[in-house]
Amino acid sequence: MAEVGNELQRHAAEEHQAQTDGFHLVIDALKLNGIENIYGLPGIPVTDLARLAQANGMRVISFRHEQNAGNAAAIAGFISQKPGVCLTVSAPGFLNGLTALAHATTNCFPMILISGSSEREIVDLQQGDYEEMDQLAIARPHAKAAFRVLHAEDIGVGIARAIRAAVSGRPGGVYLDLPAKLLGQSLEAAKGKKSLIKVVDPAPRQLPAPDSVDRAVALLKNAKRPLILLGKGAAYARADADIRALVEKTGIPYLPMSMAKGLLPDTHPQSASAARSYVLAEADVVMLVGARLNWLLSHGKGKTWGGPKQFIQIDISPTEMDSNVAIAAPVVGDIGSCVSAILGKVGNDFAKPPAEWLNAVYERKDKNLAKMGELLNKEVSPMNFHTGLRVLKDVIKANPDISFVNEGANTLDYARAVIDMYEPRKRLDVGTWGVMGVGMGYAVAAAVETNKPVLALCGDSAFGFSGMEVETICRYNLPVCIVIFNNNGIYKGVDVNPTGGKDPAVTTFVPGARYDKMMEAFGGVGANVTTPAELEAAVNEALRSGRPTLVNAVIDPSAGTESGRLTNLNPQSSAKK
Ligand code: ADP
Ligand code: TZD
Ligand code: MG
Repeated sequence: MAEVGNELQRHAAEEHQAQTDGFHLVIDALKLNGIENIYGLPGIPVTDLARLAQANGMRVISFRHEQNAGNAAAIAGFISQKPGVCLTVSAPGFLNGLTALAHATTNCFPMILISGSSEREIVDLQQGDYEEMDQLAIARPHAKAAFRVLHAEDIGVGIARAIRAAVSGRPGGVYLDLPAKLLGQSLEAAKGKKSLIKVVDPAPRQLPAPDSVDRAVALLKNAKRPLILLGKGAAYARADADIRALVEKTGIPYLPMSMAKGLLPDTHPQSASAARSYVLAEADVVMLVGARLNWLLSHGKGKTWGGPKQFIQIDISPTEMDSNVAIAAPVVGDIGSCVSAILGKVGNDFAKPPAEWLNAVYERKDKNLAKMGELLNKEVSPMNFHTGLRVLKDVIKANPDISFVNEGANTLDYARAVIDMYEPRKRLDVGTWGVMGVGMGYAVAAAVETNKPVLALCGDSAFGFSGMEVETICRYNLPVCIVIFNNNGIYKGVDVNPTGGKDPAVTTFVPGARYDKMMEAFGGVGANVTTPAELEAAVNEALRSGRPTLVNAVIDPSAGTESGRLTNLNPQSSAKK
C-alpha cells in the first residue's frame, strides 16, 4: 500500500514539475479552439512552431511566399467560418503577409496573422535586431484588431481574443505578435493548461430589433418593383436555407454579387443576373443582404441606379448604414437571425410582386441569355474568352461541388457572367479590392478546407502574381486544375511600344509563353490547348485524375478589352488623344 502511495506521490510531483513552453501553448490553444490548419512559411523565430504544429497533428501548409499563405488563410476563413491562420517570420515575412491581412479585413473574412517578432527591448530602442520592425504598430491600421503577447501564461488569452475579434460582429483580419523570447519561455505544464481558453460562442448571434424588422417588411410589402441583392456576407453567414426560403416565399427577383453566386443556383428562375442593369435602374425597393453599397454597386447612386429608390439593408455592422446613400430600413444583426425574423413576418399572405415587374425582368433576362448563348456557341479560332468559357461553364455544371477560383480582368469579368454556380461559397474571386494574386493561395486553401477538387481560372497576368505556388500544389499533391487564359498580356497582348523602341509595351508578356511547363517542372501535368475540345479533355482528365494540372489555354491576344469591364475607372490622359 505504502509503495502505491509513494508511486502516486512521485507521479503527482513529476506532473507538477512537467514543463511546457510558448511553442506548445500556442499550438494547444489553437487546437483547443478547433483550428486545424496553418498556412505559412517557416524561418526564425517560428520554424519550430511550424514543426511542432505538424508533429502535434495540425495540417501545416508551407508556401513559397507569405502573401499566398495569407490569401489562403483569408479564404479559409470565408469558407469555414473559422479564422484562417497564417504564420510568418518577422519584418519582411510579416510585411509579405500583411497585404493578405488587409485584404481579409477589407473583405470581412476572419483571419489571424501570427508573426514572430524580435525583442521589444531592442525594437523600441531601434538597436538593429535581426529583422527588426515595430510590427504591431504597422499591422494595426490594416487589421480589425492587433495584439501582442509577452508572457507565456497570456498565450491562451491572446489566442482567445484574436479568435473573438476575427469572427464576431463584422469578421476581419487580426494580427497576433509573438516575440521570439515568448515562444521559448517555459511554464509548468499544469499552469499552462489552466491558462488556455476554449472560446464559448465566438460569434454570438445578434438579433435584430423587432421594430427594424417591421419597418423592413412594411417597405417590402408596399414595393411595386422590389429586388433582393445578395452579397458575400450572405454567403459567409451560412443561412442558405432561410435565404432561399425568403426569396421563394416573396417571389422577389434577386441579384447575387460575385461571391454570392451559388447561394441559390444561378439557374434559379428568380435570378435577375442576366437583367442586372435593368433591375438596378428600375427597382423601387432594394433589400441588401450582406452587400455594401461600395464601388462594386456604383455607391448606390448615379446612372446605374436610375430612378429614386428605398433601401433595406441587412448587415451586422451598424455603421455600414447610410455610408453612401440613405438607408430607409436598416436591419442590424447577423444575417441568419435577421432573415429568419423577416421570414417570420412575411407570412403566407405575402403578395408576390406585380406581374408587370416580374414579366419585364424575366423578358429581359431571356433576351440577354439568348444573346449570350449565341456568343458562346460561335466557333472562333483562335479561341476567345467566350469559346473557352463555354467549356468551363459545362465543367462546373457537371461538377457543381468543386470550388471555382477566378482572377484576371477579362478572364474574371466574362467568367463571372458566363459560368453558373450551383452551390454556396464555391466561387472565390478577387473580392472588394479586385486584387490580383489571390489565385494560388485560394486554390490551395479551397482544396485543403473542402477536400474536393478546385478549378482555378486565371488571366496570364493574374497567375504570375502567385505562380510559384504550383510547386506547393505539387508538393502537397492537391487536386487543383489551373486554367490560364493566355492572351499574352494584361487585358490584351497586342500593344506596342509607342516609341518603336526595343522594350516591349508595358502591358505585354513574352508571346506564346508556356505556363504549362511550370507545372511539369514540379511533377504535375501540363497541357497546352488551342481548341475547345482540347480544353475540355484536359480539364476533365484533371478532375478525373485529381492530379495537379496546369492548362495553358491559348486565347486570341486581341480579344480582351482594357480593364475588362472597368474601363470607365481609368483616369483620362489628355496626352492619349
Ligand atoms: P459584396 O462584395 O459581395 O457586395 P461586401 O463585402 O461588400 O459584399 O459586404 C459584405 C457585408 O456583409 C459587410 O458589410 C459585412 O458587415 C456583412 N456581414 C458579414 N458577415 C455577416 C453576418 N454574419 N451577418 C450580417 N452581416 C454580415
Ligand atoms: N496589382 C494588383 C495587386 N491588383 C490589380 N488589380 C492590379 C495590379 C491591376 N490589374 C487589374 O486590375 S487586372 C490585371 C492587373 C495587373 C491583370 C489583367 O490581365 P490578365 O487578365 O492577364 O490577368 P486578362 O484576361 O488578360 O484581362
Ligand atoms: Mg491576360
